[in-house]
Amino acid sequence: MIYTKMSADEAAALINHGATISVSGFTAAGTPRVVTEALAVKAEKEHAEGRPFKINLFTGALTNECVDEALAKAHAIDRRMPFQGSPAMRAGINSGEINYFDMHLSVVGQYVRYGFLGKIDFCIIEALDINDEGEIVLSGGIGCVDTYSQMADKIIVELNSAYDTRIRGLHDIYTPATPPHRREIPIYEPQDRIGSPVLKVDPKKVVAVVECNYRYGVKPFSPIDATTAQLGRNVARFLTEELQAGRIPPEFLPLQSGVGNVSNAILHELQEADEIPPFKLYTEVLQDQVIDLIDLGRCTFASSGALALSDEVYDKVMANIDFYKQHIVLRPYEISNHPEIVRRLGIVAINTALEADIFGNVNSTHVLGTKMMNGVGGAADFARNAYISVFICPSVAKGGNISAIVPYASHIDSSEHSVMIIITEQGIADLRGKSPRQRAECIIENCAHPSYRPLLREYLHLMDGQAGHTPLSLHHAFAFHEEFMRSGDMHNVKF
Ligand code: 0RQ
Repeated sequence: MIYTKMSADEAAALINHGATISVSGFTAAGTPRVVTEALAVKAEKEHAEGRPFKINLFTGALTNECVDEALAKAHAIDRRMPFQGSPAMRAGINSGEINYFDMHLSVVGQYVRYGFLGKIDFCIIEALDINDEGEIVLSGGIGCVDTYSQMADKIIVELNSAYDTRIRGLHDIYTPATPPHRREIPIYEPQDRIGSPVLKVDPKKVVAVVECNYRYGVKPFSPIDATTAQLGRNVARFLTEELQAGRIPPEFLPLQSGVGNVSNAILHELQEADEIPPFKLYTEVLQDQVIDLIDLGRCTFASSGALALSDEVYDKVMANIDFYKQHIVLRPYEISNHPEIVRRLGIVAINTALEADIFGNVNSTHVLGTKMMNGVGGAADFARNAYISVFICPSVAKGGNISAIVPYASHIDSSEHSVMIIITEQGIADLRGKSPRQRAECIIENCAHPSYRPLLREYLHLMDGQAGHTPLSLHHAFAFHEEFMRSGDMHNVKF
């Protein structure tokens, strides 16, 4: 090997206060571990000795406890983008300590290449193999590493021996050219391969190779409960009705499904829904449930940015990797989420809302309009460009004290102009071709929890007889949220 081998501590010592670090991976899959863990220890030591130490951190999306959690706990982050989901990082963001830039994932790569986000000093890459030509076999998550590795001054490779290199061939790495030289991205079906099976980096930029051995330990999802199961059945019913009405063609269309407990439950229900023919996924993250769908022949092909699988399911995939290579491809998320391809393939996008308002605006990120949960991720990349854009959520949260259907969303990630369908466990609201007042009635009657319907109707009728296209009462738009902050239960609201 032509590269310099180092310990994680030695590699972390190369990184100075103020540096901008980027990492490979998407979710825990493909995300490095040992160098950032050592960097967190270094930061604590620097702070204890009275010196400032903070870095800027660019990731694929969610990471693992040795990146976001460790660095946030060590107070070692200044700027962070584009998506996160760790308790310590969330706390740092919401306290104002960490400057978070929440971004649509499809544009992260191009923003970095266009120079919008400044210079990147280091890219830390989890590799299963690297040769002297700088060809890297990645593991289960790609994220934005194609661009990060191209744009970073220096590369540190974590060579992880815990995973089998036979995964080589599952990846398809392709980075679009920069305007005015960009051409179409030649993906016409989810299974099309257009790039390289390996990540190619400049060997001269590789300043350290750190040998390590770790597993991702992806967290299992919450068990499917009655609410999420009903939600899943409603999604299956909606898709079946679209198929029967001829609005989805008989050969069906590729699906995209978001991340989290609710999305996992939806995929489970699609496994059971015989009325829906075998389908393809063109999505950004594959969870355990998709492997069951492939095994059962329900999903015939899945294109994704990450294999966010539990260790058990990952091992199952590796044991039969030649079979899964015919059914799965992993792409950088600039490609898995690209608006051009989402629009061309006619993707039916199903994403999760924290709350939706009666006009169809969706909040996927901010609790009570202020506190960041995770980030917009790829939800709006898909929603804005989808053939049909569906948002799902349970009709209530926190034991019923929060209505997920509110008079006005306290933050808007996908607007009424991108949201076609809202589905809760209560039912389906089809917003296509409806005016704001019609949408409001449809959402209240079909999606709101029955205990909140009278209050929402009362809100809607506050504007009866008033001029205006959208019956929005500015005075009471956030009455539900204010009531929750006051009494802890939105049911107590009075207009
Ligand atoms: O709180 O964790 O304290 O129990 O929010 O809610 O119901 O477990 O749902 O795991 O599917 O996450 C939108 C956050 C949903 C996720 C979101 C509370 C609720 C619970 C989580 P607890 P559930 P999920 C592809 C696309 C944006 C990115 C995206 C997400 C917690 O899906 O981050 O879609 N989406 N990307 O109690 C206050 C409300 C609430 C609420 C729920 N109205 N007010 N709290 N909760 N509704 C992937 C990527 O881009 C990587």
